[in-house]
Amino acid sequence: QHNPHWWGNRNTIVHLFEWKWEDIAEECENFLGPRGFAGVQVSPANENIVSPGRPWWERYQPISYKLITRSGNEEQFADMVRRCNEVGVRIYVDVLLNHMSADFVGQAVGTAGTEADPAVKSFPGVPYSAEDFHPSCEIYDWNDRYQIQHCELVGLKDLDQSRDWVRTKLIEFLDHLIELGVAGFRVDAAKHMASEDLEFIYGSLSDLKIEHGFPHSSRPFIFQEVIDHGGQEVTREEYNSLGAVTEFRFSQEIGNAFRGNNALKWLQSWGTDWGFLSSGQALTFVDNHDNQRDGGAVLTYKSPRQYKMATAFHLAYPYGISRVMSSFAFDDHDSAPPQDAQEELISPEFDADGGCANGWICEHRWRQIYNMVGFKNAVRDTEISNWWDNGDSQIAFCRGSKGFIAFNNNMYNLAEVLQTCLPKGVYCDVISGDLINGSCSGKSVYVGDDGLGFVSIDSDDFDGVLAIHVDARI
Ligand code: LAG
Ligand code: CA
Repeated sequence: QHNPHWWGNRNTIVHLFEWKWEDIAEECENFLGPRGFAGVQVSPANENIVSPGRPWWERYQPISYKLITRSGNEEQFADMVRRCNEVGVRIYVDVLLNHMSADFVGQAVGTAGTEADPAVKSFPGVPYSAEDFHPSCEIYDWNDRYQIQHCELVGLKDLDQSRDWVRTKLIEFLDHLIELGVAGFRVDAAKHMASEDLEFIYGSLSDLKIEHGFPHSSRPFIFQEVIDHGGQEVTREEYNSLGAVTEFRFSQEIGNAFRGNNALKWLQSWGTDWGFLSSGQALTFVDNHDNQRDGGAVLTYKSPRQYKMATAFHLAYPYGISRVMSSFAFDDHDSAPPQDAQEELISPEFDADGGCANGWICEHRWRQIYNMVGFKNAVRDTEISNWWDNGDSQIAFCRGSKGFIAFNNNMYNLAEVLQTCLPKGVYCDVISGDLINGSCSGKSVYVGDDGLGFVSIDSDDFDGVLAIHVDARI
């Protein structure tokens, strides 16, 4: 179940973290569709515990499978899926199959008003009772398979997916979402479930719906969250035959490189040579909603110059199933998403340039990022060629005869005549500007009969990338 069922030449997913369904529907119509995004990963859609202060992570504590959360209700969810599919943008839902809510001080109530008693593993909204869960224990040894898969991840009540009843309820939940027109799922905490159980569950799901525009016999796309940096007991290889797997090593290494800890010339061998999964099995990202909060090498919107360069490389290099993060501003791990005095999520507001204003970061609306989504569409199905580097952190390469990109992560200027592989013409650099009504608001590159073009990226340029492609020819 590795096929994401993209429409046309599209091939980038965006994670609209904590967005409301109505806002996503509008974003599909007004921005994502027109800009060529292939799909959206949405926040968990099922009822979660209401936690004081409303941290984002309350959504990782299920109370039932009713489709009522702060993002909206079932009707709004269904409307979003329909409208996004209509403009060729697929919806993938973040699903929690591993666990339910953790213990709660006081009466646990969900976002649909359902009560539960996590302390005795009672979730009447499903219903689940104690026998549907593994006996309580703590994960303290990450090399002990039993603990990883049977004990409680940060205290979350651990479901027993080998039980018929649990399987039935999980399959019903996922089938309900398929019925509403989704294209697939991000499976949270997959490593904490036995792959045999997941295989049974995925294999039991219905096909995607023809009435929502999917070809006959399409299987739901599955991408599983398995954090595998190597050296642990449970590995990504146990899951990658069932569906794609999040490639955390990609995130780590791309952060390292663009933070300057690794010369960019080494990226020539990017991909499986770096110990990554094969391209069609790897869900790739610069940062995700968890590791953007962890610090370390991972790049986030907080280091915008490096972040845009890493994202440009991510989307230019032919490797992986790409996902772009779209965040809200946060100070610490527990920061709540933008909300009003009634603790309702607030809708993003846009400034004159189309960027987000009120607490939403909307990386996907940064020109350097959405234009690289367009680049990736333009170069789809081409190979990489004509790698060039300066022996350090200035690099460039072609994608067939469709696109060319150059990076400068050195402290001195790049000014070179390089092979762009493009047909003779004048091209607009989609990083420093946009092509609007035939005129380019950024740098232009003149490509001659021989494909050569003069490329310059000064070390003090606003961005350290230059990208041209056949769909942005002046
Ligand atoms: C995931 N993937 O495997 C999610 O990507 C990740 O965001 C989830 O953790 C985790 N697994 C469980 O679905 C998040 C937060 C945690 C939070 C947890 C449950 O990163 O911080 O735990 O969701 O809401 C919080 C507290 C813990 C506490 C726990 C239970 O931070 O201290 O033990 O709630 O009360
Ligand atoms: Ca488990």
